[in-house]
Amino acid sequence: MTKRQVVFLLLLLTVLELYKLAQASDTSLDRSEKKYLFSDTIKLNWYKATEFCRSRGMFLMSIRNTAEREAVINFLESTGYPKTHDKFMLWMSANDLGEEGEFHWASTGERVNYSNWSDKEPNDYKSGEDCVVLAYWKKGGSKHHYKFNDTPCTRDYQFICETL
Ligand SMILES: [Ca+2]
Ligand SMILES: [Ca+2]
Repeated sequence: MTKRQVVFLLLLLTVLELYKLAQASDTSLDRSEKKYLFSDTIKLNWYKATEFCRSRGMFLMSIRNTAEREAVINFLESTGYPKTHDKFMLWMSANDLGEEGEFHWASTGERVNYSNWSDKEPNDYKSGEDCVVLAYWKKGGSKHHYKFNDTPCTRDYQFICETL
């Protein structure tokens, strides 16, 4: 190989590497879909769960429509957790801390206008329920599968963080 051929080959390799790099960053740019975070072992009260998510650059999940509900269910099922647990509650960002009975998503500031409440919820039981969980109870049937319920914010539950 002459010197000129070697230089050409090196140039070609560099161009190929740059091309690969460009391809790689393109794919990562395409991955703009929502990310979720769930731990099957961590239980925190609503305030601490909110902090936990924010400290990771994420938010406590919000479920503002059927599509977002489906996405969360799909994610959770991909973890295998619902298969081995018949009953669980997961904090969401919804709360009526600002004004009783007026539920808003803390992550976006939007009013909760997607009706996915369990029967007779929200009931503000004993005037002490201001934070909302996504509740699953297998034996309760579909009326209790991934439905909303207001509960005391100080209780320790699991939660899901998400990117907006
Ligand atoms: Ca309340
Ligand atoms: Ca309730």
